[in-house]
Amino acid sequence: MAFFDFENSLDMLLIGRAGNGKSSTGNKFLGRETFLSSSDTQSTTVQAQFDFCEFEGNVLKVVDCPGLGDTRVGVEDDAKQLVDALRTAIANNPKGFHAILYIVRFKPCKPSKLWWVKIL
Ligand SMILES: Nc1nc2c(ncn2[C@@H]2O[C@H](COP(=O)(O)OP(=O)(O)OP(=O)(O)O)[C@@H](O)[C@H]2O)c(=O)[nH]1
Ligand SMILES: [Mg+2]
Repeated sequence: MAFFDFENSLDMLLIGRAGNGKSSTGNKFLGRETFLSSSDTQSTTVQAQFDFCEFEGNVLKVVDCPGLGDTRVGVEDDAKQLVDALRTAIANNPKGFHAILYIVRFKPCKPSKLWWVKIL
C-alpha cells in the first residue's frame, strides 16, 4: 500500500527491537490506536505501515516498522523482514524523514545481548 504524500508533512519513522514499544509510541503521537500493539513474544508488526494526524497546523505522518528480533523467523529472515520494511518506508517517503526515532526499552541487559543495537 502506498503511503499518502503530503506537501508539508512532518514525517517520522519508528525503528527498534521487536516488542520495545514502537507501535505504542506511534499510537501515542497519533492519539489513536492505529498500530496493533501486543505483549506477544512474536513480532506484532510485520510490515511498514503509516498513519497521520494534525499537529500544530501541520500533518504529522508516523511510519511504524517491524522490529529486529522476530521470534518466529531465523536471524536472516528477521533482518530481511526489517530491510524490506525499511525499503518500503523509504520508497514511499522519497523526501526522507524529519525524524527517525529509535525506540529502546531500558531494562537490565548483558552487553552480549546488545548485538541488535549495532545492527540497527
Ligand atoms: N511498561 C511499558 N510497556 C510498554 C511501553 N510501550 C509499550 N509497552 C508494551 O510493550 C508491548 C509491546 O509494545 P508494541 O508497541 O507492540 O511494541 P513494538 O515495538 O511495536 O513490537 P513489534 O511490532 O512486535 O516489533 C505492549 O504490551 C505494550 O503495551 C512502555 O513505555 N512501558
Ligand atoms: Mg509494532
